[in-house]
Amino acid sequence: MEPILQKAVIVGMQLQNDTNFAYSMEELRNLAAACEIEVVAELSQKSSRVNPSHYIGTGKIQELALLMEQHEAPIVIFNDELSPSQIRNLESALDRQVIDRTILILNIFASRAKTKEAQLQVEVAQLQYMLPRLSGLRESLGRQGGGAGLKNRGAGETKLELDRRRIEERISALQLELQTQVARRQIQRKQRHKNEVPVVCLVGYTNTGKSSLMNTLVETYHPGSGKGVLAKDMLFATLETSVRSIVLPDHKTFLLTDTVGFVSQLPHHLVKAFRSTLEEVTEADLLIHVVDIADPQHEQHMAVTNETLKALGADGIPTLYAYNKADLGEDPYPQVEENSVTLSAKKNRGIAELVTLIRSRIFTDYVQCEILVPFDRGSIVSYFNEHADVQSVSYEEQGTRLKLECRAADYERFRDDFVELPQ
Ligand SMILES: Nc1nc2c(ncn2[C@@H]2O[C@H](COP(=O)(O)OP(=O)(O)OP(=O)(O)O)[C@@H](O)[C@H]2O)c(=O)[nH]1
Ligand SMILES: [Mg+2]
Repeated sequence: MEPILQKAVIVGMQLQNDTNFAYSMEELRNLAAACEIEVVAELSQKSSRVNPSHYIGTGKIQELALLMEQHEAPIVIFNDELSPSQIRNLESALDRQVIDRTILILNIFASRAKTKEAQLQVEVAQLQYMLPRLSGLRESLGRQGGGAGLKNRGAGETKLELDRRRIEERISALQLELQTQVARRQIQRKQRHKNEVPVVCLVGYTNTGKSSLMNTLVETYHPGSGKGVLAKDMLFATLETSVRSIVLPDHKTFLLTDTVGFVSQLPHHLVKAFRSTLEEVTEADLLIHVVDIADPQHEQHMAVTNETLKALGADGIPTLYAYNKADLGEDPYPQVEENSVTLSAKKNRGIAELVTLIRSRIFTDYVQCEILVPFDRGSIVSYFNEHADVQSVSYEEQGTRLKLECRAADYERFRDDFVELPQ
């Protein structure tokens, strides 16, 4: 059975020089759809600035009210974050539910968050968004109840103070809980660092195919391992970072991290809330910026992603570009350039080319050598068989002779236990 969709009118303000307007309204429709809201009409206004009291010009309000009535839409969604007083004024002028872009995104995040940490982060962001808007809520409730006298108003304010304090306390408690979660993940991350396995992080705009690319890589190098992550045609399918270890056929290993997608005008409470999740990004050795080249807006998406990376302090990390969904275009692919590959995660094409580029960037501390391992150090041979690219093995009188390429760190670790042979 199809879910019953709520109907809404969307409203946007096209400011001067905003060339991205039509797309951003389209994106708002998608955000609404993700909240099971059907957009039945659209109203836009061109202006040089937003109206501080009602966001749109007061002349437009009448038009909006009419539109909502015609389409029997109980909800209006603004393509921006509204101030507490704008929400209040609009609700009283329209007598309808007024929501904004931020609430939609917060709702989507709330319904998708699965790990404890993501749930805590979303709740903090929601409460922080609510806090300054409490009085509006209270006033509109008061209005519905009809003429509140002076005495009542006092009671209302005390209640408001109480609510505010309760929310503030809840935020502090959640943040405390979050700290323990974050600390735990930091320990895991440090552990990984100690192992010196390079970390490669998938970043990019939402719905570009980061999780699909992760799944294709996992399936290519670990077929049938069942370690896939959710990939789906919806905004913000991924809210949690997940890490998978990729072991290449020559035993060179890296960790691959999938992250939450970025979007334009990501509410700043959410950016703050998700900063800890995105710490993984700032500590990566290499970023793979996944781009949906089939999307006509991909250049804007790249700009938003780059801005977000800069805000996180991750703009200095070496980056490769994976121009994904090339199967939807006409151009032949894969095409490899110095820092990029056109590919298709879905059709599993261009993946080997991407991995070649990844290899050239992260496996820089390897040494090629030929060694003789005494028989009583047999465990080293099995270690290298598992963790190095062993190219030849022969058995001699003094021990096992290996020709191999291994991590410089491993070479150093065992160098007292074997004899290095001239190559
Ligand atoms: N045609 C085509 N579709 C693809 C390709 N890669 C991914 N998709 C589709 O794009 C949609 C989004 O894929 P995801 O992997 O969930 O994207 P994501 O970047 O992880 O999205 P978020 O987690 O929401 O940020 C899914 O419907 C995928 O099937 C591709 O190479 N070609
Ligand atoms: Mg994803």
